[in-house]
Amino acid sequence: MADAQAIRDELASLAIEARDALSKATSEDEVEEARVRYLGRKGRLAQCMAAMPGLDASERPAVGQAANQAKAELNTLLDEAKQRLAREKAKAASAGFDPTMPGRAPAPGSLHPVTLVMEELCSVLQRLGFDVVSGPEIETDWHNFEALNMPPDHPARDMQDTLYVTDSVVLRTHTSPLQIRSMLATEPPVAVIAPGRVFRRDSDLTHTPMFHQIEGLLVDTASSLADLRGVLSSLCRQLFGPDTKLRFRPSFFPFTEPSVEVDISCSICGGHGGVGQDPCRTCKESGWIEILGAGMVDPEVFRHVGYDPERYTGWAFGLGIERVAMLKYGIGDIRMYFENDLRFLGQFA
Ligand code: 2NM
Repeated sequence: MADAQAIRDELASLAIEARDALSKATSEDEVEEARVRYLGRKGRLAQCMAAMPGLDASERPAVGQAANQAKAELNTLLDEAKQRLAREKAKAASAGFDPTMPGRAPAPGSLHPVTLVMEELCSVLQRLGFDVVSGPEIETDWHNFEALNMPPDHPARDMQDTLYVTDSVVLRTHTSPLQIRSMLATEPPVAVIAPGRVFRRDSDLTHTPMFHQIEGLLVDTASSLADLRGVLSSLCRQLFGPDTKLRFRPSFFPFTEPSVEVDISCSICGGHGGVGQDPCRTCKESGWIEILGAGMVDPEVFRHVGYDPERYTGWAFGLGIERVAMLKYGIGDIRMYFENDLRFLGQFA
C-alpha cells in the first residue's frame, strides 16, 4: 500500500527542484536533461504516477489531481525556459547592433578649391558686367602667340616652355587666345572674362604642367588704366576683404603697353610685414603680394584682330587661380591641389 502523503511530498519537492533547475538552465541541453528527469517516461513524475494504483481509492482522485497539476506546471516551466533561452540567443546574436545609433552619414562631395575660387572670381566679375567665355585647350600657334604680339623668336614659344602638338598647334599656355577669339567674333564694346586650364612645360616645387588662369578684357572707345584700377580694386576687395590696398608696378608683357604688375596688401599680415614680433613669410616682410599682371592692350594686338587702334583702347589682366586660392585659404604647397587627398579637398566646402 503506497503512502499518499509520501507521493504528495515527492510531488511538492520535485516541483520546487524543477523550478530551481529550469530557472538556472543556461543551455537547451540542460532544459532537455530536466525534462527527462522530471517528465520523462522513467522520470520522477512518472514514478509518482506508477505508485497511484496502490493508493486507497478514496485518496486517489486528490493525489491524481495534484500529480496533474505538477505535470502542467512542469510543462509550463519547460516552455518558459526554452523561450528564455531563445530570447537570450537572439540577443547575443545581435550583440553590437544598436538600433538607436544614428545611421552612417553619406559623405557628400565638395568643390575643389580651384573651382571655388574660379566661381567666386567669375561671379564678382559678372556682377561688374563681364561675360564669361570659353574655348579650345588645344590652340593654333596664331591664336596663342602670333596674334598676341609674340613673334616666332619669342622665348615663351620655345619647346622648353610650350607643349607642342604639331609645329603650329599647341596646348594653350594662357587663356589669352580666348580674348583674341572674342575680339574676332564681335566689334567693341567688349567685356569678357576667360577662365580655364592652361599648360606649360614646367614642373617643380612651385609649378605644375597644368594650372588655371582667368583673364579679363575690356575694349571701348575711351577705356583707361583708371578703369582697370577701379575694376581690380573692386575685385581684390571682394576676394580678400574691404581693407585690401592695391599697388601698380611697371612691367612688361608683349601684348600690353604699358604693362603693370599688381600687388595687394598682404592678406596674411594685413600689410604690416609681420604679426607682432613674427616676420610674415607669405609676403617676405614686404607687406605686399604680387597677384596679377595687366596693361593697356598693345595696338599691334588690335591690328591682328581687325580693330582700329586709333579708335579703340582696351585693357586686360590675368591671374593664376591656384595662387589666389593659396593666399585665400593659406595653402602652403601647390602639389596639394593635384594629390586628390580627401582630407585636404574636404576643407573648403
Ligand atoms: C596678362 C597680363 C596682361 C592679356 C592681354 C590679352 C589680350 F588678348 F587682350 F591681348 N589677354 N590677356 C593679359 C595682359 C594677360 O596675364 C598676366
